[in-house]
Amino acid sequence: MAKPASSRTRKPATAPATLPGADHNRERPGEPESYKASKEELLEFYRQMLLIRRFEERAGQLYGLGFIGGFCHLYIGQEAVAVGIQSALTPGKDSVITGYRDHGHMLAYGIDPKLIMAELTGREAGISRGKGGSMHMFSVEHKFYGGHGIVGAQVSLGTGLAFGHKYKEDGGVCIAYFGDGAANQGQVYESFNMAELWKLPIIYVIENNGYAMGTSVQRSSSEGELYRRGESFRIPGIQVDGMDVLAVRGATETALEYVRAGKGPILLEMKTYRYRGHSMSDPAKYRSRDEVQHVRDTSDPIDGLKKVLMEAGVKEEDLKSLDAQIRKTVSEAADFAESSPEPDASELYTDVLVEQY
Ligand SMILES: Cc1ncc(C[n+]2csc(CCOP(=O)(O)OP(=O)(O)O)c2C)c(N)n1
Ligand SMILES: [Mg+2]
Repeated sequence: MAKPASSRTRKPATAPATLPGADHNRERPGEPESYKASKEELLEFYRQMLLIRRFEERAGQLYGLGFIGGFCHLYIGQEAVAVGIQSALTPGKDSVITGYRDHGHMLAYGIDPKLIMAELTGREAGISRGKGGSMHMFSVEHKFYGGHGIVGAQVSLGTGLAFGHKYKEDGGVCIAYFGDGAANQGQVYESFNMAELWKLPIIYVIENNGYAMGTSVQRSSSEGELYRRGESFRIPGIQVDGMDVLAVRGATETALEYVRAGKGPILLEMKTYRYRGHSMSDPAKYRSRDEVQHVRDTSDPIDGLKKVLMEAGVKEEDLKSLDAQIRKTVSEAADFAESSPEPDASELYTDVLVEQY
């Protein structure tokens, strides 16, 4: 039987015209290097990652005790991503947007853990006045635009934030975080197309933790190397060890330099892992305990940095006292949240959008 002619191999009669605005000679970013941190910076990265871990452990307990209702997605295991990226940003200039797994991102901004815990427990003192909960935290002051429960929505919204940076010429870059599951959504690719055509200042960060709820990347993605997902839009991508805070920081610097130079968007795939279930109500039957234990034993971001700190001459007892301080901060946040009042019933009628557009 004759082979069908492949339309891919057939040459067009005339060369295709170059799309207006499209840059067909896209420059590639340089090879990122691991960040060379001072001892003080290493300690600060360690403190922030441990704060996220202890905070999330406590949030899990409070959920179990019934203090937190609704959804609650913990960030345990992924700490190096938010801490490494956030440390490279310029506060008040760059913007951030993410999905529902957002507590760690807020903590990495240095936002008071009391306000975050109060939000988780639905208290008036919470950062969204107790009305947003785990998935809907905001801090416009920090240019942190949420906290979104609709998978992938933050990618298009973040592209809009990047458009705002370019339009206002404020020099800012938007960091839009999303998961491996969200990476299969259509709106992601519509956003990529616009961002590249308009050379928007945005870093798309895929937090590839291996699973979307109970579905692994292997089962859901025909191209599992997610850093390549921007290629057909000419958006370069870099795959990063998201369990190594210094690798994350180094790659972010490379990406920021590239985007700030006006070269357009870039994609960072952070290879990471979540130790806990998708949310607090996930029995996690889709993977073995051994799998989780293996990652904890071989690539934990906090243990990894601890080794670097010890090599830099930091003593074990200093790290222990840091842990004690962090536990105290987290306990104070939990006490504050538990003893704070809930919003008044009249708050049901505030912050409700009633205008027509
Ligand atoms: C549009 C939409 N579809 C489905 C859901 C249900 N849902 C919530 S989280 C999730 C998985 C997303 O996984 P991933 O993007 O990998 O993020 P991760 O939870 O691993 O951080 C799904 C399907 C949703 N919230 N929104
Ligand atoms: Mg995921």
